Amino acid sequence: MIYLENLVKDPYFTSGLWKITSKPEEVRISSDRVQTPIGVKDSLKVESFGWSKWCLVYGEKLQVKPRETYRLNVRMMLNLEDRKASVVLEPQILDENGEKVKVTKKKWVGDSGEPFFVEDLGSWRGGVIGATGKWGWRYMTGGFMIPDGGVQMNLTLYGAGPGKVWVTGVELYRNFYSTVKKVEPPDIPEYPKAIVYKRLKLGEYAGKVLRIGDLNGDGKVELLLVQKINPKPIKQSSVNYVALRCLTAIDLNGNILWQLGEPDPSGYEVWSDLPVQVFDFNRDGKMEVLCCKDFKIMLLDGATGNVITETDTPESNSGEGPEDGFPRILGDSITICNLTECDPGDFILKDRYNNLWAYDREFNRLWSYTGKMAHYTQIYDVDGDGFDEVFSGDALIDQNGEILWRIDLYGHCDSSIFYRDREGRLILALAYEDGGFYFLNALTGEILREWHLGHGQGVNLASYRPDQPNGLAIAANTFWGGAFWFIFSLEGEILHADFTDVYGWVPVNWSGDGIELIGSAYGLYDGYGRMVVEFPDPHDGKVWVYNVCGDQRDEVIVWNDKLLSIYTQDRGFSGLKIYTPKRRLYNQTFYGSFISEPNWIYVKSTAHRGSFQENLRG
Ligand SMILES: [Ca+2]
Ligand SMILES: [Ca+2]
Ligand SMILES: [Ca+2]
Ligand SMILES: [Ca+2]
Repeated sequence: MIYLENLVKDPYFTSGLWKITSKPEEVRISSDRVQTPIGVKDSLKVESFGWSKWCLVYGEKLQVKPRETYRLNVRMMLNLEDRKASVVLEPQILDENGEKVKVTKKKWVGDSGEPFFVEDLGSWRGGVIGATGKWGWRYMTGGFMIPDGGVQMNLTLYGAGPGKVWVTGVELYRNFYSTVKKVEPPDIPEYPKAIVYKRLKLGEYAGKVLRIGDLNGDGKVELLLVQKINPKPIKQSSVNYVALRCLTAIDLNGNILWQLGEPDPSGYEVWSDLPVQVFDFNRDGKMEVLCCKDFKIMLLDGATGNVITETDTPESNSGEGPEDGFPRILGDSITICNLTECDPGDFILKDRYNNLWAYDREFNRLWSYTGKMAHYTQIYDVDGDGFDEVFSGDALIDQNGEILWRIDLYGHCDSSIFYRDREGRLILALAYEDGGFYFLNALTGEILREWHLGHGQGVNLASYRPDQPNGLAIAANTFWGGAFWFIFSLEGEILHADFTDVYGWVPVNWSGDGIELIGSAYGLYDGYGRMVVEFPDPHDGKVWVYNVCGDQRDEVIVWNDKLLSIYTQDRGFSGLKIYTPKRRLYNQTFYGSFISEPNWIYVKSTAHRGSFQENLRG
């Protein structure tokens, strides 16, 4: 056991090394010997009666070097009276001019986890530990690597808003990797090579939002390209409103089947999801397109684009933030779910930040919820009664609209997944923006584990890692303030931490042997961050996965405003059973939240079946 030295000489706020740099009149800061965690004598108590910001700075300036990694621990207890009130412990990294280090990312290697790639990621903010709400003592861990240009670390503790917080046990250790359960990567197996199955030149209808499905019922998939428009709100508003401008359905040869709206190249770029999904809503075996356009919820015939049914979108409701620039909502994203019958076909429609509405497949509005919305609403049958529960971003809601539990976390939810861990416990894992990554007991909302590693952007479950049971692991990434990439075990242990690159998240069932790879525009990475399949003649773009042709293995779709490519394997599958993970590919979003659960099917080829039966007899 290597002895690790706590670099914070005043972990309990008792030696005077923490300096108060801002204390408004409405704030009381004191030492508390009563409210302390077990084994700790003192904690810092901050009580505020208003909204002015208070701040303490650790007096010893810590000299740091780029590429050093750190682990930051703190214990906090909170009794804040407003969910916008907060307390934050932030390691600020300064450059040699005493300025906060800025993060630029010149080259992305995998999918960014946002709809876009940017070079300017803003001020560095790794390892920020923020909290809000009412909580008993929580042990919180942050991890980070000193970015290029960093020479000094200032630990700052700040907050605002009415209520009380207690903070103690601040620990800073070198070498974050001592907490990573590092696994030696296996030798790279021989993967099928990638060949171009289709490469299409896209017209002025190209959209960054793409949906896939057999729109005309001929057994082959078609592509639906979706463009956005930025309507000016009637009422002055700080929200950047985005709406659906044009839908274009094309076949795999690039022929246009139908189009709704006026295409315009400016509609390609988006900064969020758009409300459109492809699904067989009326159970006639043919696909429909569900979308919001011109303040209507519309069900379109997949083959023709003709409107089957339409109804007004919900009346807007400002909620906790201003989002009432129009009398009705434009629509942000749609999640298909099962609230009323045995099959999915009901749906959740949300606005960007404040509200969601539940509808059945006949467009009857079932219920609504106002809170702090996730970028994409996640669904899962948490209590096993055959109906989906809905995770809004801050609450778990049952099929009748009843709130089962609610949670106050710092930031907002960018991405979420449900799964069972090795003990069979149902877990809800969250990427919660600057609030961190969380592993909750999905039945209660209790925090089982939390990591504060930067701006949590995506969490995605798939069989990424052969060293884990069923290969299951979670690919997670951060975005603003630093693009970092992590692999978590189902129990929330960190198996891999990379503070320099994001390799992506879209799981690709490429070899059919039970291990999924990770899609990027240039090829496929494995769950250890190694590119193992290169695409021939690649181009940049967004990435999605679908079984377009051949056997059950996935094809990879990469597209931008000019080109769309579909890559497939250069050889057939040989084996008795082929991996065919269970996914809800009809619920597509830019914001991770991908759940890919193990499933195998036996190959139907007569040659294989013969040998399979022989094996059974033998
Ligand atoms: Ca078709
Ligand atoms: Ca249908
Ligand atoms: Ca249920
Ligand atoms: Ca295939």
